[in-house]
Amino acid sequence: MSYYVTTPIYYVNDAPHIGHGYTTVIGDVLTRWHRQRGEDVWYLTGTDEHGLKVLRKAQQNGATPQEWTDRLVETEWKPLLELLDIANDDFIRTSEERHEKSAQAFWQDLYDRGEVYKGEFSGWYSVGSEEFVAEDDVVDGEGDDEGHKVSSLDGSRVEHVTEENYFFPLSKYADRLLELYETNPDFIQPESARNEVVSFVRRGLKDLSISRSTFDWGIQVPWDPSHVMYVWIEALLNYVTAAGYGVDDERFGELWPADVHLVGKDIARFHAVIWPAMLMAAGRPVPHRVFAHGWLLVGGQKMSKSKANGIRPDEIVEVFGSDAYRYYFSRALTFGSDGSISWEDMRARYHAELANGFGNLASRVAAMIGKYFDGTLPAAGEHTAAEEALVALVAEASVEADRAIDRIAPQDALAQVWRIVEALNGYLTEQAPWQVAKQADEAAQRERLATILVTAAEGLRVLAVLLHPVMPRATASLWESLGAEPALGALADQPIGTVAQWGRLPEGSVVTKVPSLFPRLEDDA
Ligand code: ME8
Repeated sequence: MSYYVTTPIYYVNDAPHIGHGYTTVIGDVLTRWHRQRGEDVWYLTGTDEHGLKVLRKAQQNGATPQEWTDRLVETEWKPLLELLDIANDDFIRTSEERHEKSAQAFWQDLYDRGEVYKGEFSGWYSVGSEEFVAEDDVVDGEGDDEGHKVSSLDGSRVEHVTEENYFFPLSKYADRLLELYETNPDFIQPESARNEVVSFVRRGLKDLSISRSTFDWGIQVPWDPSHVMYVWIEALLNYVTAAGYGVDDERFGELWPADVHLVGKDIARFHAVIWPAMLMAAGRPVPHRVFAHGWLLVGGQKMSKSKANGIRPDEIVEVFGSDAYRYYFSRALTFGSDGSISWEDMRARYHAELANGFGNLASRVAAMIGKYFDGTLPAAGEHTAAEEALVALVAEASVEADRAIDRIAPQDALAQVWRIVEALNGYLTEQAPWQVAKQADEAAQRERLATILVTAAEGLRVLAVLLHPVMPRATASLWESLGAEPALGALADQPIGTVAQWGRLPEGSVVTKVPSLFPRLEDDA
């Protein structure tokens, strides 16, 4: 089974911030989880390089747009993927030739099918959001430079343009779109995004101006080189370009339609209205699902590139490490809703959940196996009610975590995994192996001690497997310490589906000290 997942392609007008990191990390967690389900995953991310926003930023910096995007992609955007341990399969840049080819093929097809017409556009355009803005949504701007107008939707400045352009007959797709949302209730999620999109389409759609002729930083319209494609109508096509549209039909047939487009809610409409309409017009299948997540808020305000509240991902990684970064953004926010983030919260979760909750558990168990069994995993004896309860909880929590991933609710998946962390900690406190070790009857004592520590080690095995998609580094260390690889193979290949089968770590496994998975933070010392 294949699973094709995408992030938005990000504008390279500036360096990435944690909003971009957010979508990309969640996409990576899904990718790694689905891979451990044994699926054939294709994870695509990349950069959106055309349009006025990028062009003007390049000009302000005295560079050509190609020079500018080349530089930023290499020095800022690709390094972000490394910083966050992103296991993407492809990185698409819209200034690449493969994209030009596919986008032109797609446009030519629309044109040949009579799905493009020429008309005059007169109205407002926001460069900040690269979007046409309806007259009703334009208001007077505030500030010194008198007379300027802004979009009431996001406060970005608008410009009046009158141009002869090509148009896409979006209006005629309203009914088919409503039918799509009706028959595929999961097409656009969560519910809040779905409701907004449905009511937007119900109000009626206007045809869309899809080309520009006043600048040339874009892909030429194939039948009329005096026009370049409107950046959105070109950017959305990245998802089919990367799947081989118009170039490799076999591959395209295998990958398309995408299983899920992850997007921020700002661009849900483009993905859930314009994009499926374009695909319908071209006689192609629409994606299975568009999932719109909420805003990261810092100090109650939306994080953005233009505001000073844009925290750089590397600042966070420097303090907490990439695993904790990935954990925090997967756990602390509800994917699909707005959520506030703060250094205090990151710090608190790092201590409570990672260092004290998970990390400490792992090092205690390994240390006790070292102390009582010289680091060689013994054979477990009979299970008592305590072990049975734990095994049952692990089975249930791992199934629930897997379901949460289907819902794209990483926060719920992690909450389920943390039920296991807590149950294991509780189990050790109750069974108190250090007390058992003091009992007089040596044979009985050894057997009980073995049962407890093997049970705990099995619990750690389960945690390593389930947490690997979120924290690839710490779990790899743990896997190594459990001595699991010789018998079970590489951690990344461990199937989620059978994770709860008990007793997989064989007797005789060599268990070594767990290095500090979540070290003390520097300024706590
Ligand atoms: O919109 N909170 O690119 P972009 C959460 N090029 N996520 C955020 C965020 C925040 N405060 N700020 C940004 C574009 N994001 C187009 C997309 S796709 C064919 C073209 C994330 O650089 C979120 O995923 O403005 C949002 O959708 C994306 O960055 C916007 O990135």
